[in-house]
Amino acid sequence: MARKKELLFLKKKKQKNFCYSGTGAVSGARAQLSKSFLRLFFKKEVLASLLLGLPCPAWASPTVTVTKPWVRYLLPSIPAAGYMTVRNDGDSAAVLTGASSPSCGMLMLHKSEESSGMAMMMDMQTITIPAHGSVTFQPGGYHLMCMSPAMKLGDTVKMTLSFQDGSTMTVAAPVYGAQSSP
Ligand SMILES: [Cu+2]
Repeated sequence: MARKKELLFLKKKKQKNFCYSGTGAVSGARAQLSKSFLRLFFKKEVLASLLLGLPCPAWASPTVTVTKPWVRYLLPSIPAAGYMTVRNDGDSAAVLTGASSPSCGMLMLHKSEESSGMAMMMDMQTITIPAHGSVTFQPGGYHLMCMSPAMKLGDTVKMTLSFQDGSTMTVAAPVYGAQSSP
C-alpha cells in the first residue's frame, strides 16, 4: 500500500520534472527526492532528454493568465524584481512552483513582509493562485527576485513561470528603473 503511494508520487514528480526547462528547476526538484534510487532514475530521465534533444512537452494552462509583467532594475550588482498579476480562471488552485529567466541567473519566488518594523524577504517554495482568483506581485509583497540581472532600462526580458501541474508560461516583461513603473 505504502509502495503504491510512493509510485503515484513518483509519477506525479516525473510529469512535473519533464516540463521544466531551466536547470535550476530541475536540480531543485531533484533535491526534493530523498531516495538515491529515485535520484538515479530522474538523473537518467533528465540526461536522456538532454542527450536526445527530446522536446519538453511544455504546455500553457488555458485558465491561467499573466497581466502587466514588469521588472524594476537598479544596478547589475543588485537583484532586480519582477512584478505582475497572475489570474486563475480555473476551478482548482494553480500552484506556482518556480521561475526562470535567461536574464536573471537565478529567478526566485520571494515575498516581502514587514516584521516589527523591519523589512524582511522570504523565499517561497510555492505561491498559490486560488481558483477564480488572482495574486498580484508588487513592490512590498510577492515578487520574482532576479538574482543576477543582465539587462538595461528599456529592455524586455523573458520570464518563465512553472506550475505544479506541469504547465509553464513565458511572459515578456519591460524593464523600468528606480523611479518609474508601468
Ligand atoms: Cu526578493
